[in-house]
Amino acid sequence: MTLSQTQPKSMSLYYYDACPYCVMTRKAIQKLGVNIEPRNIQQNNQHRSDLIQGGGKKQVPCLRIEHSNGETQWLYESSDIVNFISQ
Ligand SMILES: N[C@@H](CCC(=O)N[C@@H](CS)C(=O)NCC(=O)O)C(=O)O
Repeated sequence: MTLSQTQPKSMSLYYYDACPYCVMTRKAIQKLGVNIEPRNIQQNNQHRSDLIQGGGKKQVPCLRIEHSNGETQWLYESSDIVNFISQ
């Protein structure tokens, strides 16, 4: 299954303000008008540990994609995130 084959139930973006890749990604999200919950890992330790545990590393930005079939995916790399939400 590829990322685009199922409709996401919900999406959240793990980020922090000082990261330029996050700024670029959040601008693209805003421009596209996609409903994505922002999760600042510097302001919320739970978000930080969820990112490390779920995604496998503390790199931002990371898009958590929850599919309607219950599957959860963690998508790193700003260019891949922007490509995904542009589809
Ligand atoms: N190629 C990545 C680069 C992302 C990146 O370098 N993010 C930095 C923050 S600007 C990061 O998460 N560094 C690891 C850390 O802060 O622990 C992308 O485009 O998303």
